[in-house]
This record gives sequence, C-alpha cells and structure tokens, in this order.
Amino acid sequence: MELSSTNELLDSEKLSFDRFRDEVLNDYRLACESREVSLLGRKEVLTGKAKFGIFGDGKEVAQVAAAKFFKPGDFLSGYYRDQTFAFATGVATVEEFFSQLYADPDPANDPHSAGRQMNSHFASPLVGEIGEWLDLANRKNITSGMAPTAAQMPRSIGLALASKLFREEKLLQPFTSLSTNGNEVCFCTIGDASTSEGHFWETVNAAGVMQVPVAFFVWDDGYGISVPKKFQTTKGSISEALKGMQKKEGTNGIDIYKVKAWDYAGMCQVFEAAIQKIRDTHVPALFHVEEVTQPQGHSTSGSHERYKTPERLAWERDWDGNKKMREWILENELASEDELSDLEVTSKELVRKSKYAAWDKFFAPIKEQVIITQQLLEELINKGADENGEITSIKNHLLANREPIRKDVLVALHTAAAVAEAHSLEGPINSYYKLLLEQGYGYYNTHLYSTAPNSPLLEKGTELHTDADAPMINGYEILNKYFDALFASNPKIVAFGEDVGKIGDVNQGFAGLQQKHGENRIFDCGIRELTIMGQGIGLAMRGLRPIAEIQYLDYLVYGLQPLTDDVATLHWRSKGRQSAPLIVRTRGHRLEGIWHSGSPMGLMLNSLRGMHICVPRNMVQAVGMYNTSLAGYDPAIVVECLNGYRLKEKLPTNLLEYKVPLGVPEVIREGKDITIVSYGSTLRVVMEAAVLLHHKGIDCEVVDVQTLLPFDKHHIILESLKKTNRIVFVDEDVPGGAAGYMFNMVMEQQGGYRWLDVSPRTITAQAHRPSYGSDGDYFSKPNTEQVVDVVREMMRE
Ligand SMILES: Cc1ncc(C[n+]2csc(CCOP(=O)(O)OP(=O)(O)O)c2C)c(N)n1
Ligand SMILES: [Mg+2]
Repeated sequence: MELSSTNELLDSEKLSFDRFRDEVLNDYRLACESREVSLLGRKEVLTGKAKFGIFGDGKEVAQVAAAKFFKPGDFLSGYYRDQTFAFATGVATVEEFFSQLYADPDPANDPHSAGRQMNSHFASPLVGEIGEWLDLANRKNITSGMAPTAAQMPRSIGLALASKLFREEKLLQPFTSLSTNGNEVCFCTIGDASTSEGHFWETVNAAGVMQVPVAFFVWDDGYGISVPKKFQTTKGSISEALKGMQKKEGTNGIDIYKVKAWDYAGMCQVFEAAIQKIRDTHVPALFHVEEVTQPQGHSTSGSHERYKTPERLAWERDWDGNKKMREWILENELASEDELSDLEVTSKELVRKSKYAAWDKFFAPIKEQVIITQQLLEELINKGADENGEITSIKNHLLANREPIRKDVLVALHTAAAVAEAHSLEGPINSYYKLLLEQGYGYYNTHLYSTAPNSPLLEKGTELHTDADAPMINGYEILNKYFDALFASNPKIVAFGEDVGKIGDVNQGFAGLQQKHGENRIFDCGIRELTIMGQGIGLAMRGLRPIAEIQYLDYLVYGLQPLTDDVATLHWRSKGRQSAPLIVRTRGHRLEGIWHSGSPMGLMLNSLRGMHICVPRNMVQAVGMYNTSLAGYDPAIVVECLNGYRLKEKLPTNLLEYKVPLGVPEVIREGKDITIVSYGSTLRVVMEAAVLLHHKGIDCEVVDVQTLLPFDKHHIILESLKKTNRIVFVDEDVPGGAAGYMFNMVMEQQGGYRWLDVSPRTITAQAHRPSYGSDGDYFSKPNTEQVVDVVREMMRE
C-alpha cells in the first residue's frame, strides 16, 4: 500500500515535470517560429513580394510568457509587435501572418483585415455574420490593431471596465456569453517610446482611478525608431516615472512590476501571480519589461546601424531573448542540444512552408487573371486588331512581370480595350475589365458600415405619437424622461462622462437617473475626453451599449483621435469582424463664445466616415435618432442643440419606439419659391427668416437634413429644388465646411445643377470662431436678416 502510493507520487511528479518540460519546449518552439517569421518576413519585403514589414523579433520570449496567462474571455489591445502573442494564443497562424504581409484581400487567407491593414495588425472575430455578438467569454480576443502609436491605449480602459460592470451589475449577470463574472483581464501592450504620448498617461491614470482589470506591458527596447528613451521618458524609465501612481495600502493606483525580457522563468513567475491578482481584485498593473532587443531594427524602412552604437548592437546580440531561453533550457537540462536543434529546424521548416502556402494562395487568383487576359489579348491579335503591335507589347509586358498584381492586369485590359475600340473588338475585354474592377472594389471598399439585417441604414422610421392635449415641456425634460425609460428597458445601456452621474449632465438630461438606476449605469468620469471615448469603444466591443458624453462639441477634438482612427474604421478595417457601436452624445452649435458654441461639422464629416452624424433640430428628434442608432450596431454621434434644452416641446407618448430614419431629410415648411437647406440650431434662424420673407411675398421651403452622414439617401432635397429652382444651404460651420459638403452632395451627387434658375448659395458662420456675447453671436454666425437678404437677392436675380 505504502509502496504503491510512493510510486503514485513519483508518477505524478514525473507527469507534472513532463508537462512542465513540454510547455517550456512548446514556448521555445513558438519563440523560434516567430523569430523565423520575422526573418523571412523581412526578406519578402526586401525582394519586393510585400510592401512593408514590421516585426516582433526580440519580444518573443516576453510574449510567450505573457500569453500563458491569457485566458478565454480576455482581451488584447496591442500594437504592431504582438505577432508572438497572436501565435501563442492561437488567434493567428503563421500562414495568416504572411497572407496579411502580402496584402491578400481574401478573408479566408487574411481573416484579420482581408488585405486592408499592414502586417502584424490582428483581429479575432467579435461579431458574427449578422452582426451578432459572439460568445466572447469563451474565446481569446484580440482587438483590431492600429498603427498610430498609443492608439490602443484609450479603448483598453473600456475593455477592462466591462469586466467590472459585468461583475458588479446584477442586471448584466445573465449575459454569460459576454463575461464570466467579470473575470476577464485586458492585456494592453505598448512600446517604451509610445509611453511619451498623452494617451498613455491619461489611460494609466484612469485605470488607477477606476480600478479596472488591465495589465499594461511596456516592451522597453530603449528606442522609438531612432530616438532613445532619454529623450522620451523622465529619468529614462517608465516604471520610475510612474511611481506616484503606484498603489499602496489603502490607496487606489496601479501595481508596478519590473521584469527582464530575456528571463523566461522570471517573467512566468511574476506574470502568473500578478495576472491572477488583477483577475481577482481588478487592481490594474503595469509590467515594465526591460532589456528588450530588436535584432532587425524598427521596420523594413531603415536599418538600426544608423543610430545604435556597435556596443549596443553587440549587447543586443548577447542578450537576445531566444538565445537566453535556449541557454536556460540547457542549463536546467530540460532538453538536449540535439533536441533543441531538431526543434529549431522543424520550426524553420514550418515557417518556410507556411510562407509558400500563403504566397500560392495570394497569387493563384492573379495568375488566373493573367491567363484569361492573355487569352483575350491573343484573340484580339488573331482577329487582326494588332497591326501596330500594341496588343503584343501589352501582352509581353504583362507576361514579363513575374509578380503581377491586380492593378497590372487591369491596366493591361484598359490599355488593350482602347486599342481594340478602333476595330470594334473591345467587348470581351471590357466585360472582363468591368468584372475585375467590381471584384477589386468589393475587396477593398465594403463594410464601412454594418451589413447586418438590423442596420440603422435600413430603418424606415416610425410615427411620432402625441396626444392632442400633450404637455409642452422643456427639451431637457423630454430627454430625461426618455433616458429613464431607456435604462429601464435595456440593461446593456450605460452612460458616462464629465458631470453625467451625480448631477445628471450639465443640462440635466440624466438628472436623478443615477440615483434611480445605479452608479454602474450612469456615472461620472474625470476630465479626459480621449479616454471617455476609449472607454466607450472598449465597452461597445464587449457587447454593451455605451452612451459616452463629450460635454461640449468644442471639446470633441480632445476625443477625436480614437473616433477617427478606431471607431470610424473598425468595421471596415476588420472587414466586418469587429464592431464598436458606440453612441457619442454631445451638444453644440450656438450658445456663447468661442468654446461653447462651436459647430465643427465639416471637421466631423471629414474625419468620421464610418459613423453616423446626427444633427437633430430638437430633443424629440434626438430621441428618435438615439432609438434608431441603438437598434443597430453602427457607431453614431448625436449633436444636441445647446440652446434647445429650455425650449418647449410636446411630450410624445411613444418615446421608446419613435425612430427617425437616417439620411432622410424632412420638409419642415413647404414653399414654392426657394429651398433653404439647414439643420440643428440654424433652423430656428431660417424659420424666422421664412416668416419675414412670407410677408414680402416669398414662399420658402425649409428642409431639415436631420443627419449629415448618411446624407439625403432618397434625394428629397432634389425634389424640393425641382419645384423651386433656387437653393441656399445654411449652417453655422466655417465657410466651405458642412454647407460646402451639402452643396456638393446636392449639386454633384444628386445632379441638382440641372434644376437651377439662379446661382446656388451658402450662408455660413465667419471664417473664425464665434465671438462672445449676443452681439458676438449675431456678427459671427448666420442671422435672420442675412438669410432674408440673401434670399431676396436670389429672388431678384
Ligand atoms: C502617432 C504616431 N506618430 C508616429 C508614428 C511613427 N512611428 C511608428 S513606430 C514609432 C516608434 C515607436 O516606438 P516604441 O513605442 O518604442 O515601439 P517599438 O517600435 O520600439 O516597439 C514611430 C515614431 C506613428 N505610427 N504614430
Ligand atoms: Mg521601443
């Protein structure tokens, strides 16, 4: 009996030793494969098969160590050095890596971005075919990478905050496919130099304040391209610089750990305990991973010999993580020299084969296009369309190209069609050209917005129901009643921002709602627009429905970077694999002075393609736009009129059901003489002018565009113009801003120029920001008298 239990013990010790050894060797294998990917990847760029390469060499061991503690349900918000992490978690394969390097547009080959992103930008599927959220709690999740340094930081706050909400909010507990009791940790990686960005500091501070489960990893290789850390970081050390944020007994803050990138065993030990602590306590932590190397330099765009000293280069060779891990395995007798050599050979072989497989898949469809094109060109030659040898030369040129791309085939077809026209033989060439063109545009230009059946773009709208004796109440009270009903009806809604929680926003739209629905649903944030937007992005990616506030539209620029780079591009750049249906709530247009009456709509139009831009004229319309947006998965921004909160509106009876269709203008005053197109606050100026003009015998038709993106899907403005033959666009953006955009859409896209009797006009604010005070407003923004005068001039023309 005793003997057998001793044997059992020995057996189990042997088993656990074997398991440990296998795990270590598997990690080493991953590190070797990843290194080979970097080496071969760079060659592919240098030989011209790929355009640009940025790789994770030098960070392999640190990443296999970190990935060991990344569990299903966890999220990575990382950057372009995370290839080893992506391989180790199984989110990406080596073959997929090469497909992305070659920019293969077939999502079956590059599922992460379908050829739309540079290499090393991974994305795991968060949403399914019909836009529905997948079982994220049971998957390892990587949020789509971005190239701007530190852009991954803001959303990490939201990805981590979601865990806290899922753990603390009872109403969210049934959503077990999205979270397992909030156990999920957000891993957030960043290079040492990128910690110089404000994004980093704002994010780490917010994590320390909110106590959310995020693990920041700083890969410190001492450089940001060529600039060393003495020019980047106070005291040349991010862990030193962050000491004031370190959590102590009885305070909030972050835990800080220092590890060495070549010390596999040391990192595993620290990461294991520290990540578990984050998972259990939601206290955030930062790992300062020091002594990272970069064997091949920053990217394929340059060589590091230009800025690293020979001593530094020699040190990097000696302290290479893979080399050190190998030495450690041998010292601890976990494998023999021969075993490691075999493993290294097998790793190289696997990468080489994967590379060829990716290239063959990338090239096969192009090769087929070349063959068909060759046949079409030969047919032309046979039919006598080549008397000057032009077709033969096009053919030879195409066939001489050993690595043609789709563009080369299209150029050949386009040129050949022009020659064939002289013989009326261009038909088949043109048909094939059109087919390939359509295919190409399909590869690159789809999925800017949701393609799901519940797309807000498909919403037809619902009627507004108002009782005959409905009370007239303030605009903010309409919103308040609406948000109250919304929180009661949908447990996934959360709203937050500056002054949103306790006082219920500066205009009382949420007044009393935190007290009623709880601090997990409606809450205050620090003054940090950038990470308020990031918070919204992360929460939305995890399946919640955040309404994130920018207190005044003028401050949108602080939060614009994550909106333009992350939110607006996410669905497109992942070809529908990921969505962030964030709703940004803000208030703008005329009120008082330079920073409380901005209307930078042109700025938004130019930077937020991929979001919907809603510009309601009153709060009931705003409600209808919130409802439409919340019924689908696209991100949207709603600009409420700052001067509309205290204007009286009739209280509808169907606040929760009322939906405004996007991209459908409304004629709010009918007339036959001139069409005035506007939106938001200027509509009140326009309506006043219309009354004055009516007394002068001029009958204005006033059109509210309602949403700038999408813009007038059914050409309702054109219908009005056909009737009046005169049109003026009015808004309070700068000249050439959103009014210029509307002008262009109606003239060019809708063909409005054909219906004009007089020159079309715009009336906008001045080229500078608005001055303070009522006179400042009068002389800076369009006013009633100006509209009256312009319209009268147009009528006289
Ligand atoms: C906002 C922004 N500015 C500049 C760049 C160009 N750029 C790309 S990587 C890089 C250096 C980043 O260094 P670090 O954060 O240390 O990461 P590493 O590449 O060393 O891992 C720079 C300046 C960029 N991508 N984004
Ligand atoms: Mg660096």
